[in-house]
Amino acid sequence: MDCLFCKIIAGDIPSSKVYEDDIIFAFRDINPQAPVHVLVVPKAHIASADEVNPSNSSSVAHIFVKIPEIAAACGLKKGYRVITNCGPDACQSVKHLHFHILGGAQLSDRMA
Ligand code: DGP
Repeated sequence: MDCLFCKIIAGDIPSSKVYEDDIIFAFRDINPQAPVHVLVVPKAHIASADEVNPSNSSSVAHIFVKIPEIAAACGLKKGYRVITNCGPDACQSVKHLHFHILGGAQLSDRMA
């Protein structure tokens, strides 16, 4: 499968890794939109939030268990934002489910 994030998870494309376990991988976004901008992805390929179902949702739950730990490890003491873009209206550019963790500064109160 020709998937950029699958290649990053496999180590075929270098990344700045923040966290990894058997189920998920977290790395710094190449084009940061905030002082801290980390992407958290399931290792198993899921194309987007549209593709989450009962048989793969445990990896998404695991992501949300780990997000606070990843945020704390990145020094996000005063909060952070978690975003997933799904589909063209949301400008999803990589078709592998990923959650953006944004923080390290006061973020806009606008989300779109
Ligand atoms: P989205 O627009 O929600 O699909 O976000 C995709 C993000 O992926 C975007 O913020 C930039 C990031 N990105 C794209 N290519 C690479 C890459 O090769 N390495 C890393 N670290 N991030 C990438």
